[in-house]
Amino acid sequence: MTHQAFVALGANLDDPLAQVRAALAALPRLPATHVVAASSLYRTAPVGLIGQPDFINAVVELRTRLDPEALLDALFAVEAEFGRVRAARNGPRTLDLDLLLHGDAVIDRPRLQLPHPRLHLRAFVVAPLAEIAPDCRIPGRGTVAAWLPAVAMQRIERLP
Ligand code: PH2
Ligand code: MG
Ligand code: MG
Repeated sequence: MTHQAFVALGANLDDPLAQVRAALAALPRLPATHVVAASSLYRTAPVGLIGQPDFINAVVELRTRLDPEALLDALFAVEAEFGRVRAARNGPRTLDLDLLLHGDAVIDRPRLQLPHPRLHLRAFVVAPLAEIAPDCRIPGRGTVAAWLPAVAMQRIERLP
């Protein structure tokens, strides 16, 4: 049994463009998982904590045999490999890998919420996700593309 999953990549420290590119190159090594598609890279205004550097963001589509918890563990392992130190919530980071969607799973546990509770409100997720999967349904919230107008005021630039 395989599942479609989407993961957001973000970085804003230590050459974030290189961090996200290197993470995209590392994701094919996730166990029991294939990378199906990757969005363009985007330069985005920081959301949450202001006064930190712009982020580089992207989204990938995966096909995986891992259940949500196992995929989360595998993503945390990649973050650790990239030297991620868990400091300020919403603060600057070398690499953040957020599990956005895992099939139609709806999970509300302290460690893992699916769908990601804020994904539909953030241009840095909605725009790259709409690039690769506009018709994808967010459980309880309709399609990805339907959320583009809601985030249109947030600064985001697709990189060539
Ligand atoms: N991640 C956050 C908080 N704010 N802002 C942007 N633009 N991109 C991010 O990836 C991001 C953020 C928490 O993980
Ligand atoms: Mg995040
Ligand atoms: Mg995270």
